[in-house]
Amino acid sequence: MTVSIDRDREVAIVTVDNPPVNALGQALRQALWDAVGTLDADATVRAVVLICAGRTFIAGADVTEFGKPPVPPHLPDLVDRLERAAKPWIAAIHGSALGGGFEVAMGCRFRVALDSASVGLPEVTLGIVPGASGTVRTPRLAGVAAAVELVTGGRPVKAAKALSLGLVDAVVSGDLRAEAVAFARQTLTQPLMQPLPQPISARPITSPDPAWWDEQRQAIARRARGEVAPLRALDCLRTAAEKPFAEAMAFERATFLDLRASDQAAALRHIFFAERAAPKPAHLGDARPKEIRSTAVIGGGTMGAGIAAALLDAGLPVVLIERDEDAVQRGLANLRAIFDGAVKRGKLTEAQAKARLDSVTAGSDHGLLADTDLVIEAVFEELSVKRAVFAQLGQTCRADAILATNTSYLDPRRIAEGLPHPDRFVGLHFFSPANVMKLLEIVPTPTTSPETLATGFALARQLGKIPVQAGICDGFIGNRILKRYRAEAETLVRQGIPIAAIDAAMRGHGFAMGPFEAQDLGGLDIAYLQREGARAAGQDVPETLGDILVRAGRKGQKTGGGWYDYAPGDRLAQPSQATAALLADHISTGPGLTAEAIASRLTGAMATEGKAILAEGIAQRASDIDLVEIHGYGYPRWRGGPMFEAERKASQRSV
Ligand code: 3H9
Repeated sequence: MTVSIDRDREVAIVTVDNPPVNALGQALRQALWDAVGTLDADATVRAVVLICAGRTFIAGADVTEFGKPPVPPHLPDLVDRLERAAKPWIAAIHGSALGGGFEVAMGCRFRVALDSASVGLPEVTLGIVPGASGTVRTPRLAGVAAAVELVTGGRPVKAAKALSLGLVDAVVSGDLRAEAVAFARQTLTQPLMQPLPQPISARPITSPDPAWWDEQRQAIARRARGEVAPLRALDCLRTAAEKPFAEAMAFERATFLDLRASDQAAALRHIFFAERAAPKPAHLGDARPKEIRSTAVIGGGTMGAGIAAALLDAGLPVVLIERDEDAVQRGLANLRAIFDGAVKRGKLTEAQAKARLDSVTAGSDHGLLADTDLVIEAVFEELSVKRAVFAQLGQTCRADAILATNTSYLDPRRIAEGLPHPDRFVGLHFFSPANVMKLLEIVPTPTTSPETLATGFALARQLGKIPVQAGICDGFIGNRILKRYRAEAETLVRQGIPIAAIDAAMRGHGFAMGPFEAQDLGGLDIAYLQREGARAAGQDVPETLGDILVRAGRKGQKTGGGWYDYAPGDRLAQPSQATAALLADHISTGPGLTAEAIASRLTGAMATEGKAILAEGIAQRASDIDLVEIHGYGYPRWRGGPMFEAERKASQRSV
């Protein structure tokens, strides 16, 4: 870590160089603290530019320090010292000024940002609140409404928006250092005509009325679904708006320290680091990915169209192959529907949607694949159908084209049997809707080359997905745990726990839906057909309660009923007499369970399956399993995933 000071005549330039992201560890805080003293004492310095080396401005407090006791100088004191410095400091922002980084920038008298930069206060995404005046200075700088959005949502804003909100004073392009020095010089000439702006802590603030705060609280509580930090951040912001600066700072600090030690913050830190570790598995070594410039998807159904959309969103051209002209048109219609939806929701402009569709070549002729770098198969989940596709791909594609299957249950080794150059074959398991869901399970076979595996990981990066490597077993990581989860939920039903109580308990745990509601939405027949397939192949698959319902025609919402009943055109789940009658012989009466006990049983079953998956080497790390559950199956992020929760519970029991 270095903090260096150099000079452009009367302007001092303080450069922070603390790779990778200039996080504010103790040594950096101390060095900045000392720099203020040095420059205050230097009578030849009239203004100071604070700039960073490397890819970004200060990206926040050093998250790795959060498990340890805070060591001075504390960040709020450093921000305060910057604000009281005898000379005006100007933050020169490139990359991201986040969390503590933006708080340091708010300690400066001015903020100049490069046009590509972002600023924000993402602390709630780590289960904490800004702890160095973010909740107290931001509303004084940008107004209460903007501060509430920025702090409780945690989403950074781009430079242009930051300027319009008053978060930065100028947006520049080109040479940031030169621009910031020029800005500093300009401010030095101004005091003759116009005084420097007040330090942010001294600026006035007006609180909206109590009804406004109540509305914000309700809206945030609805979004947060059990996550505490956004609501605690709102408390801090309200205190900032209603109480004197010092009192609000004390309240923010106490809230920050309380949350920093919380289970939710520990869980969110765990996921923060897990997400950064997942794309870089050590065993890839120096295997170099192949460059992917052209792609193809075989199959234009829901999954295939979603995968094609994900590729197009990443700027890759796509060849979409279907078996005949009608199917080609259906595939294109599926793709169009995805982009139309994105335009309606304001995610894409008409022009962007059109550009994506213009990058698609669709047809039934495999000759279109002759020069494609990557082909992803997403046809019907049946071995013979998939094998026929790969037999054809083996003949039509370049020998070095990467060939991937999107199977979710079948054995990729069997799909690839007989394929020439099987080293370029890999499983890439997307989750539906594939253009939205972040998870990508990457499933190598014993013949997959390191280069092909590395290409899978590089593709995930290109698509903005979280890659997790999975070994071969029934359901890989995610669907294998899902099976266990559903089986445990059925066990509870057999023990007399009401279906609705189980779903409510899982919603209470932070899931958007319980296991039975989710099956009704997706359709019970999908898993049923898999079980029937396995039974037909001679496997001993015990009858499930879901089988009984499907055989009675209850496949979920699409048939007007599954575990629940649904009125026509209505998605509201109603307890079902018909289901109760069908299952009556399989349900015993037993003692009830609290919602907490139900959730603990189900998440515990997931963790038990996860441990088996780890022991068998199907997953590389426990944290990968947590990522699969969070990004593929709606496990609440702030719980850290089933493996983290189980580990945390075990360690809390042992103290
Ligand atoms: C805070 O500031 C609290 C204060 O309000 C109050 C305090 C009193 N600390 O993401 P990348 C590592 S809370 C430590 O792949 P990118 C990361 O683990 C903080 N390490 O890069 C990775 O390490 P490795 C609020 C950090 O270019 C490497 O840097 N701030 C931190 O794709 C590269 O990371 C945030 O939440 C950190 N704060 O994206 C910002 N940040 O190479 C979090 C990153 O060993 N950071 N690392 O795997 C980010 O959002 C992104 O890192 C950023 C760059 C956008 C900056």
